[in-house]
Amino acid sequence: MDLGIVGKPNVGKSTFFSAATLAKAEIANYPFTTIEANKAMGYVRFPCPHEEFGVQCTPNNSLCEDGTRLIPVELIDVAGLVPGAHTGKGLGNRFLDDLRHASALIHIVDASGSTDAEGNTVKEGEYDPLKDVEFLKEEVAYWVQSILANGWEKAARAAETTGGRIELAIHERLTGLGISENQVFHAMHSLDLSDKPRSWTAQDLYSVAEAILQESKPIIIAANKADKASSENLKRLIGLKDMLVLPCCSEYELALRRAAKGKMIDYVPGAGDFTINEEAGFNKAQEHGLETIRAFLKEHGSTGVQPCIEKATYDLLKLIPVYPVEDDTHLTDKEGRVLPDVHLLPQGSTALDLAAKVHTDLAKGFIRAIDARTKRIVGHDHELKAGDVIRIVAKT
Ligand SMILES: Nc1nc2c(ncn2[C@@H]2O[C@H](COP(=O)(O)OP(=O)(O)O)[C@@H](O)[C@H]2O)c(=O)[nH]1
Ligand SMILES: [Mg+2]
Repeated sequence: MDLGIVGKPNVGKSTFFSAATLAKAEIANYPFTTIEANKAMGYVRFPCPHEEFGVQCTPNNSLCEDGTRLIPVELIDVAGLVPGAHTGKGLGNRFLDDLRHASALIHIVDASGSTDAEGNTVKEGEYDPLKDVEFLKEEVAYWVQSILANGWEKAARAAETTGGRIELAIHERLTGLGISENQVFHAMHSLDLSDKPRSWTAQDLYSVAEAILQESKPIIIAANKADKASSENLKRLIGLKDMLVLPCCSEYELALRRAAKGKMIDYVPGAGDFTINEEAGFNKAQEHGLETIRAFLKEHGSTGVQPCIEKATYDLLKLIPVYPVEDDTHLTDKEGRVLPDVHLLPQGSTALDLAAKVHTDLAKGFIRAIDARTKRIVGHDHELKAGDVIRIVAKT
């Protein structure tokens, strides 16, 4: 489950990415830290159950900070898209590869209107940031459409003559994009196309691409550079129908995380305030800068960076954190670590799904599960809730 950071050049993608992936405590002991230049771990927060259970946790695949579990999510800083990029202006394969890994997209928009359609700097407010919202959706949809359209006749005829489902043929054409059969079926259900796929027009295929993307790559808009944006533009962006939009200032988030890492300030990402450490020794200009940031936090509640990642994870992807343990009394694993791991699972996941996530053998030998909170024994089809602590009992 990765989050792709997308947008045209110069809107602040890399700043957002650097800020979101800069952790106070090194995330070095994660089992999956080796990541390419444009991939790194950010995290989402969730209350750690250790306080409620009155134990001290020893996290393994995550971190615990003052009772808050930091659960890793991978972020991808996707190459900048410009209008017409799908017609093949260089970064095609890399873009599609990133898109395959992304389960949701964080679309960074320059809400201050100081970058034009191609990403060149213009006077503040000169470019209408709302245009970018449509441009990106269109650009990605054209991309997917062109994959569908390439040899469509033949594929459609094959499906028609063998009586095969067209959804399966579509899924096959899009295998490189990390889209599930279910998502294709669901998307196609919302369309009203003729039952002769061979006759589908380019426009029809565009609708197919659009519907599939809506289903499989949901988007949250980070209205970035909100520090320089007019309140009117922010309002227009936030008011967009059917879009999740958060005002955001990546530059401030990066400054705050750097200062916190250097122990100059106390700041928890996502928080609405911070405190300056006495010994930090900021000069007047730096102090002024920090007060400007504080005013922004006060107005918007946070810099918006951390909330973007959390909304993408919890609201767009509808994932819930679940803690598997081997011993439901001590909440330990085999090695005696307390509440070691937390997994993000889709809402509606069952005890068996959790077992499969931990290890295929655990799913194969599944006997029952125990809810560590209630001590209730539950079956394989028991639906999990966010924050559940679950022991899986399996044949070995
Ligand atoms: N005022 C302001 N500038 C920002 C913000 N985020 C990024 N920038 C600036 O925008 C420019 C482009 O940022 P960058 O992250 O390289 O954009 P990318 O091309 O989308 O990766 C840089 O000069 C950043 O310092 C922000 O939140 N506010
Ligand atoms: Mg960049």
